[in-house]
Amino acid sequence: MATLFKNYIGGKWIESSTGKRFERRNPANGELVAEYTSSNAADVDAAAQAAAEAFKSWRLYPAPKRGELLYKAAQILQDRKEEFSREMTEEMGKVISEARGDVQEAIDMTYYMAGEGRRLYGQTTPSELPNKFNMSVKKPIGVAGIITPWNFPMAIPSWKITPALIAGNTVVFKPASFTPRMAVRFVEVLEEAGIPGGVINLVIGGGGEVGHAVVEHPLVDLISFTGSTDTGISVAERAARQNKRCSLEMGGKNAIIVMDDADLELASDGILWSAFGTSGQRCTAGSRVIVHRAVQQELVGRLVDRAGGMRLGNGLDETVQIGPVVSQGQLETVAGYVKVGQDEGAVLATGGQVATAGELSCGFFHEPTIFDNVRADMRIAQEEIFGPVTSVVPVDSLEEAIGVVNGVKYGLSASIFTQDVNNAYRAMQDIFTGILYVNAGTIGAEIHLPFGGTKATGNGHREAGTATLDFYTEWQSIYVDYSGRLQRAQIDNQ
Ligand code: UN1
Repeated sequence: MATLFKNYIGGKWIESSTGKRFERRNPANGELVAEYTSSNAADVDAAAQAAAEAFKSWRLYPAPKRGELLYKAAQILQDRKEEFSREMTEEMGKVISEARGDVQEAIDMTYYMAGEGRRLYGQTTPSELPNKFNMSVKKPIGVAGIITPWNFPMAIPSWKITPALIAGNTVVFKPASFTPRMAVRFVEVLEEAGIPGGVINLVIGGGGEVGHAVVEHPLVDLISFTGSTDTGISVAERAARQNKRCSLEMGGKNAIIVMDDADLELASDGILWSAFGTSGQRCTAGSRVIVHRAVQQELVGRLVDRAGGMRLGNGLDETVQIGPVVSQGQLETVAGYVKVGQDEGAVLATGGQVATAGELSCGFFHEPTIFDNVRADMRIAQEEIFGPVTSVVPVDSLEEAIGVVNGVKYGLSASIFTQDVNNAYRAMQDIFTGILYVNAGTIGAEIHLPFGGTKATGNGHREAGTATLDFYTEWQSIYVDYSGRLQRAQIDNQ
């Protein structure tokens, strides 16, 4: 019997009134991992009511004190890092070293936001009138509806929940149904750290039932969503009808430029890590390699040699480099794109098969796959695949490379490998992505810088860094007139 995990509403762990449950199996071997309560709109309503009630006192609890609770939470996360990492690998398949990185990202974020409790800076500025004081302060907004994906099951919830909480908001949290266990763990940690009941509420279930209800609930004031572009746009449309603030983090089609002067060994390291880390299931995954023709053959040769030797398997084995993809559906999507690439006439340089040797046949494994001589307008070079597939697009110049990087609907992450400082600065100037790396791959953003993308990747907001606090707060401008008489701005001082 697998453990049953429940919702957390108003400070209590409770099963949904639907009485329905669903299970999650290990994508590496099909073993039962856990059972979850399957919720509906009534559970979301209870969570939103609890969050709205808790907001009344949480917003007045001093921010440095909120920070102390988050500081405790970060310490608990740190103590339980190994246990959570193993559970994460079992539930969604990423290799254990990357699961540790995911938990570490949550630890980093939670400490960082704990510190913000003593900052949350506003502004003071002179008044245009005498004996008058002007300032602006950041105020919490209310109940934050948080909808997270399965690929970073602890890091992404932490990016959203900790800034929401430090700013004084309360939360209704709907995690991806592939990875509710990490959500349960994160909420358990917040509870143990002393976050009061009702401040954080967890509702487990599907997007159609629970996600929809979170977006539509009138007591939920703002929505932060990470997931696919199609779903994100529908979330934004529904949020807009109630004039809710909405932050979207969606797809990517991230490119790595390799110039003819690049260190090809370093570039190969960066490409393999970005393309096949997390089995390519990152929005930041390096899914295009834009290579100068002068070094195409040598680079592709190196990549093919090394990709062919990468070890697939259960991510709990420390020697495994590529774990399974998250589900049968995802595996089919990846296989479908491999077929699209072949039909489009790209050269399959390595991989291309669902991996079924031995124990791999019990899980959702796909070989690391590289397409060569891909044209920039092919579907495999335009659409997000979210699997271990990358496409090599040859070009003749930096200018052409930058055009290819920018020539997709997304704008999350990009990178350039070059030894020429002029090339690097040209790329920094002319590439329109939210994140840009020089001499590193496209993955591995740190939590204290803004994270997010342009065009179809986002809707203008940023997560992480202090930038995320702009989303979770509303500015209030305050004018204090101590002159003892009516002073009319724009009139009496002219
Ligand atoms: C994601 O893929 O949704 O920069 C997030 C990175 C990680 C976060 C990825 N720190 O790849």
